[in-house]
Amino acid sequence: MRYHLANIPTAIDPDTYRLVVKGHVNTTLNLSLVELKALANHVELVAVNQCSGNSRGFSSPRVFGAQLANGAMGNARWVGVPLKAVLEKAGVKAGAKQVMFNGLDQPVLPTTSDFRKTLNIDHALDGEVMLAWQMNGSDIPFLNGFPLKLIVPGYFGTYWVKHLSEIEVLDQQFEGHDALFMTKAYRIPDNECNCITPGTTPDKTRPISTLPVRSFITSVTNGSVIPVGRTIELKGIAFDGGAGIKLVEVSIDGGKTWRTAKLGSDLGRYSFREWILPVKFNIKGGAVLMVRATNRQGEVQPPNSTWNPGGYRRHVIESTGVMIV
Ligand SMILES: Nc1nc2c(c(=O)[nH]1)N[C@H]1C(S)=C(S)[C@@H](COP(=O)(O)O)O[C@H]1N2
Ligand SMILES: [Mo]
Repeated sequence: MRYHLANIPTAIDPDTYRLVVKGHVNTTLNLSLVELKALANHVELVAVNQCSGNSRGFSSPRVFGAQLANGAMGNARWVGVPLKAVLEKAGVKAGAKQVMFNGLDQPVLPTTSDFRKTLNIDHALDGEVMLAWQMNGSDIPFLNGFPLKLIVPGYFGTYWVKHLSEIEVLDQQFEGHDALFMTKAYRIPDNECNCITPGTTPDKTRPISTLPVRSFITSVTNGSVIPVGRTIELKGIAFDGGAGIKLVEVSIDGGKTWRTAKLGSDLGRYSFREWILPVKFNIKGGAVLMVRATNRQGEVQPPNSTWNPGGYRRHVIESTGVMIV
């Protein structure tokens, strides 16, 4: 669970809760949850919510921010309505540029920027971005954004605004005091690798956006003890920003040789994809396990990590050290 502001709502009454849709539209909407649910056919999607700073704690040299390991991500089944249907109901006027999203949490001090995010109008109208009220078959848990959360498939969690209460269509680029989480934070170097040499400043930055391809071993962790000469099943997950996973390869000799893992069932291109591979260790001692995923666009995880000041978007091939006994 991640928040930026201290004034987090502690209770939200779903009966009096309203979603306002306003700005560069023909009709301002003020929707109750019941009205929102009746507005369009419900859609369902399995998608990964990953924090931009997931694994930031492994940045070297270290960077400011929560020293997260690999846990700031999750995969869930979301139910809601397409954002497109809501925007069409309000009637987006010609000349719309961006759509701004705001939740019920607020800064304690007026000098602090509110947490507001924007998507470009074409993205907001792509039919996939969702307003969800259900996570894994129940109401969205309070700290995950009850009663309504913006789901931006394939994009980092920073866009997935919780306790969503206000949508504003803008006829210009979002700027100003409350735009800090777009204009100053959650930005990456605007170059091919989204990286710079530690200690330097990027020439240009852009808002972080899509998830790079990543994979993890989940059945063993650093320091796990594995018996020699016995077949065990290595298991894990892979995911990307929506191309879908094509290939997962595993190395049990520190990257010298690689074997193709078997992929689990396909829950959709924005979901975790499980993988499994039976392996056997023949020699006692330390071993380094690695996993590398390739997506359907041929994007593959890099062998070396890159660096950026936010510690964002880590997707290097990870290593897990185990002991064979
Ligand atoms: N209203 C609101 N929504 C928010 C945030 C926030 O501070 N306020 N943080 C964002 C960030 S950076 C992340 S990583 C995700 C975390 O989602 P979770 O708490 O459901 O794991 O929420 C996003 N949505
Ligand atoms: Mo985040």
